[in-house]
Amino acid sequence: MRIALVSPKGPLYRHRGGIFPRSLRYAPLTLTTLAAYVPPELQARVELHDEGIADLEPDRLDADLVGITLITGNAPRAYELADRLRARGKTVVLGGPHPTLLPDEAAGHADAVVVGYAEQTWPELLRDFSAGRLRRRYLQGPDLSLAGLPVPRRDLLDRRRYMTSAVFEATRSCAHDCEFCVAPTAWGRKQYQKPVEEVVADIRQFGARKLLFVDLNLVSDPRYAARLFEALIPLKVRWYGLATTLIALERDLLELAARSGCAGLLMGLESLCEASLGQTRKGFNDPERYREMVADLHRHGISLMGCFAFGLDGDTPDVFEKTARFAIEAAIDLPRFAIVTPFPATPLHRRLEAEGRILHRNWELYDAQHVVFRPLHMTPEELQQGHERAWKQTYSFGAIASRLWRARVAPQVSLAANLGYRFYARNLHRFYTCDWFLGGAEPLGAGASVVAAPAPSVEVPAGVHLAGAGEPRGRGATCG
Ligand code: B12
Ligand code: SF4
Repeated sequence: MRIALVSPKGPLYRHRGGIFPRSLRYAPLTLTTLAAYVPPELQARVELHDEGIADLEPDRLDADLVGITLITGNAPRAYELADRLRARGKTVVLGGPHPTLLPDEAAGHADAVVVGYAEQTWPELLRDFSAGRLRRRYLQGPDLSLAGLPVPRRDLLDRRRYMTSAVFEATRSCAHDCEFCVAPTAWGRKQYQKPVEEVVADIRQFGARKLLFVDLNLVSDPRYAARLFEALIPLKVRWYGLATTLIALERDLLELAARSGCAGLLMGLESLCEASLGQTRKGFNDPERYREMVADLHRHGISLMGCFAFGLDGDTPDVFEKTARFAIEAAIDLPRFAIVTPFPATPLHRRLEAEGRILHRNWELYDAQHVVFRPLHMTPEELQQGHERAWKQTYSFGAIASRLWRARVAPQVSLAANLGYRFYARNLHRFYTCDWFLGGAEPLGAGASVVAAPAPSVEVPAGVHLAGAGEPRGRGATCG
């Protein structure tokens, strides 16, 4: 059996003209993970295609079964590939966040759809296919376990094409319930955890000294996080990952993270406005403590990629200037700005839909860089343009110097990353266009203009980190 696994390009992550040059790209874990689960008895030949590296020519693909992973922003490209492959008689399986959120939509372009995590269902599906009894849908079971799984087949990707292949994960899902996060809707709030010794064995076997964890929230379960950090200490690695601001409240955990080699964290600060944070169910973020937290991280030698989201219901037109000024004054190493995106099926999408505020459903623009809904206290154009201004303000030479002078953590790395971000901040329109799209989708949705977002050097999707348990305030409360 010949199996091809494909990660389609999107406007940001693509081979030509995208914003992820080799120096910012890291090897995709989804494809290598799925490759590892192919049952050995099928004796399948497996090939991986990452369209961030090279475009896939569907008319030339030679495989019996093609598995495509998709997020919302690259769903149109994935569907286009799927339709063309199916027209050639190939069997196409779709899986990943977007088919998990909208399985019925995905089913229109696939022979089978895998909903949720696929540790059990993907091997089952392949055995069914081999026996000629493929089902239309495979659902993640309640008894999912991440123990005893084979390690990702990182050997199947050409390492030279990536900044790093040292990409790992210890956990899946997150215990929080942020209104606009995909994770609780797609995968539920129970966190799945790999046994710590298996994570460590994977890192040792790979021989990584510097690595990335792509876990949604490494500190979702502080006890597990503590065990993991403890076990990392003897490895003497430097690692980057994602966490919530709650790590700063747990002094011992922060201390342990630093001792385990934590060099940088991505955190969703989201907003300086308590009302907005409460409404998005991220009330545990305390803007009053942000400055102190940044200083604390710096004292521990940890850089911060601090992510803010614009367009929350408390935001007024002065939010951009205020937030950018704050990011500079607080000495955030790498500030990052996203536009709130109501990903399909999330509570945020449902609420905005009920309020008649969704502007369109062109999934290509659901990427945290475009306005796809009507904000409450400004126009879509003001939101789009304000977001761009914030990037420029934060990455002026003066602002970079001011932030880095006070942060003083890994100055060389930070400077390089900041100069990269500055380049993108000043070339947003150049990098973000949808004109490459073969299917000829509308490049702009109603009220949306084209703006690009710099890619993180550590990694990470804006909007990933939005957690909270605050009391929603009255709709319309502002921090203006
Ligand atoms: C790594 C990552 C990236 C990398 C991806 C490239 C790379 N080299 O890895 C980079 C930094 C480029 C990136 C960028 C973006 N990302 Co991103 N990213 C992630 C992240 C953190 C990890 C994904 C991962 O590797 N997981 C580990 C693997 C093993 O798990 P998995 O992918 O979920 O796969 C499992 C199942 O889903 C399933 N499965 C998945 N695909 C398939 C396919 C088949 C055929 C089958 C059978 C099963 C299957 O099986 C796997 C095993 O169980 C996730 C969050 C997360 N932790 O899930 C966000 C996430 C996928 N990203 C997201 C977003 C929004 C973005 C950006 C739009 C953000 C931005 N504005 O920059 C961009 C878009 C880039 C683009 N494509 O154009 C969202 C997607 C939401 C959505 N509905 O679209 C996520 C879910 C984060 C979130 N909570 O919102 N991202
Ligand atoms: S945004 Fe972050 S903290 Fe909130 S639910 Fe998603 S992963 Fe968890």
